[in-house]
Amino acid sequence: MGELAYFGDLHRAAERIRESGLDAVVIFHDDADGLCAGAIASLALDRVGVKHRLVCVEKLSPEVVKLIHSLGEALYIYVDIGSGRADLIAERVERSGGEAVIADHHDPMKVESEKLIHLNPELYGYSGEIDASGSTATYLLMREAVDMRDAAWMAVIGSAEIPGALRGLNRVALGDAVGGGDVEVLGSGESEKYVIKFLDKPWDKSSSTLSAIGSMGYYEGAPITAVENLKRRRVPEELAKRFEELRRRKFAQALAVISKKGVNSGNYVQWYHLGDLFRGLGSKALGTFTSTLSYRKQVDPKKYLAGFMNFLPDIPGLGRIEGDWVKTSIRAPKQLSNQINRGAMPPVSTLTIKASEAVGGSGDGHSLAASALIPAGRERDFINEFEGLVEEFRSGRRP
Ligand SMILES: [Mn+2]
Repeated sequence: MGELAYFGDLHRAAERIRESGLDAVVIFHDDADGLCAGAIASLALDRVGVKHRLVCVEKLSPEVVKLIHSLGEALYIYVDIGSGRADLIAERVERSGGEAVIADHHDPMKVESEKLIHLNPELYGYSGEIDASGSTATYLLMREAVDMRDAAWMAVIGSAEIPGALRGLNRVALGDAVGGGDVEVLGSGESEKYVIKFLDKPWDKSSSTLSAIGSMGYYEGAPITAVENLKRRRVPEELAKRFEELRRRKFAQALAVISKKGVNSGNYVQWYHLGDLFRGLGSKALGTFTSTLSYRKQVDPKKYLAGFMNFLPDIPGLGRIEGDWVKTSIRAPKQLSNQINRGAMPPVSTLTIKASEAVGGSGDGHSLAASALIPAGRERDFINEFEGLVEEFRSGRRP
């Protein structure tokens, strides 16, 4: 399938959105790309007169998808999130009613369902890591429903998470933003910069501001505030400053605790537990903190580093998910990273996914960084599984 099929499907999906007669639920990711995608979708729905509510999520798990779809008969529009769990979404709409549209660029799961339109550019031959952000995928969909040229600048900000000059579909959104007079391109080739003219800010700067708001202010409803601001062509810098200050304070406290108590250490894994210390911050804070810690002297550069924190099982504005959970983030410090890149040690993602599944949780990630939700109280079992998997790999039975 190629370009023509993609644009044809976008058009058909836009028609469904305009004509379904259902109220909508917009589900969006908590990073800058997700907030921009959420704002583009919300603005478009306002314009076509579709009543909707906004739900920001950090991560999709079966429990989260179940809670979202407890809203029943509605048009569920997933933006910058959803592709990886298209199976769960399709299953839910078939069971609890309504329909779903996914406009996302993360690795897609292929699902056949009458009730689901899955508009991931990767399914049409584009690359989600190079050609399209989630906000671009959302913009291309919504501009088929209504005039959205004055929203193209948000797709440019959302695309900042993809390194280098904008290409592929992101460049289509850029063209609209430049044509509408909202964005100016400075420089050329790989050193191109994109300035949001009415904000007087480069695209990547606004992207960092929005990411800080979404992840740090998650439990305070900050993503919704950010979306409302974006729809009025504002990026709320003051909100970002407040959350960055909070993060600095919490990170300093966590570092003080770890410097005093040290990290626990096994043969291949070292770990620490923050309990409720990061309570109130979005759970992405744990990943950022664990990355920072992996460079410090308190940490063995040859062992996997796992951080744990108690997970607040709430989706703001929606309710409580089932179960008691702990979030874990795992990073590979420098020396271990080199070994993983050489294939001498197993990737963090494989270990995290398998160890979390073994204890009744679920995880995902990349070769040097991953995260998971596991049932509270299973932290030691998780570490033991993790150690066992590394042991297996070392003895030649690769996991
Ligand atoms: Mn994205």
